[in-house]
Amino acid sequence: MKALITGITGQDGAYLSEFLLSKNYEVHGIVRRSSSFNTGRIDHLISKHTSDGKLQLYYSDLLDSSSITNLINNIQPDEIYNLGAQSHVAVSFQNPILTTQLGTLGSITILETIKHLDKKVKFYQASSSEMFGGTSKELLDENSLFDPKSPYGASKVFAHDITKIYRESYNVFGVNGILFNHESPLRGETFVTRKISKAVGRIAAGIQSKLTLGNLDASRDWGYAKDYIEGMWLMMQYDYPEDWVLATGVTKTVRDFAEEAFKYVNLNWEDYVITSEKYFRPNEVDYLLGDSSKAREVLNWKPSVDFKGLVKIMVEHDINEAKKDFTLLKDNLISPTWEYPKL
Ligand code: NAP
Ligand code: G4F
Repeated sequence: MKALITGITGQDGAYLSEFLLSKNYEVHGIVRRSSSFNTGRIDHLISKHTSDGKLQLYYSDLLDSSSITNLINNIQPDEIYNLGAQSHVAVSFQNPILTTQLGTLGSITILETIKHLDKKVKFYQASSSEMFGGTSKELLDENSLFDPKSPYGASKVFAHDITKIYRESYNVFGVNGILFNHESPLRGETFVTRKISKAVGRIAAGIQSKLTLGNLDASRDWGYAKDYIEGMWLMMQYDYPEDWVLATGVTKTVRDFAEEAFKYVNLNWEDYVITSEKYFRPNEVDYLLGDSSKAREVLNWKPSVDFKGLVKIMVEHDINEAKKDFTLLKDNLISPTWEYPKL
């Protein structure tokens, strides 16, 4: 089996590559050119598979439709996972046009290309719980209404709808995975869970003094990314292309996450966390809680890590990272930063 992944250098792309390679897939991935290396999450896979050709990377960009189409035509993959995005909701308010272009052009380009291929290629679209908007405290499933609150959310609604339209109009095997927040040690460092786990590790090691956050009342259904990757793949192996929700069914506030993370190192979060307007958004998704009964019953999918387990995995990882930073600091190889990240 051959898979093509956009967004292979991101959190989900890295775990998905590892997962598919373990299932003996040939994995092809799109990497965008940047002035510094952006393959840190998959470097271990690159070194392992340079000689056997099981992992092949190409410079491309979701905005370069002709390059994406050429790649699909040349590779002739069996499955395409469209994970590439400007995936930070707060940044989508600062870069709304780019976020929208990436979120919409990528999906339609791939779907158009697949439509014209003789081969039946399966397509996975990375839809998001952000599409629901989260204004009321309802349990959200595949039939819940979308009411996005950000340019990011709106672009995801377009990609979701166009996937459904190609499925119904042209019989394309287009799958929408409506994934609720999923986290891990590979999570980008400006998303709130990782920002907290990273700070806890650094505060425990004595190389950070405080943590500045935004809205502590926001509530999210947080799961473990590796569980969600398996769910993506299961959706693509099902007999029919459909929409699927993946979620834990438990929601916690940002405050709960901070409290649990600091508790892990026997510290009181209130002694370290301050809030700043800087991290509040022009519009907020207040509450997300998912109902993944369909995936649990039909795909036999279920999350293996609960909230406490997730916090433990992330904090333990970041304690070890901070210990390395502490050693480098002690040897004067890096200079202290009292808060991290700066963005
Ligand atoms: P991520 O870590 O931010 O990764 C995003 C990926 O998209 C990276 O590989 C990034 O490349 C790539 N990308 C950005 N701009 C691009 C461009 N112009 N052309 C090609 N690739 C580009 O996101 P993630 O957490 O893995 O999420 C994967 C997908 O699932 C995203 O579409 C996200 O919106 C969606 N999603 C995520 C969650 C979640 O909780 N994680 C939930 C629902 C949906 P660089 O490495 O070079 O930046
Ligand atoms: O970690 P976040 O930035 O994730 P958000 O906005 O829920 O988006 C993530 O999940 C979506 C699925 O629902 C994905 F589609 C999307 O790509 C991304 O992966 O923020 C979570 C909550 C927000 O309510 C935010 O306002 O945490 C709040 N928050 C409070 N302080 C903060 C901070 N968020 C960030 N990033 N940084 C803060 O300092």
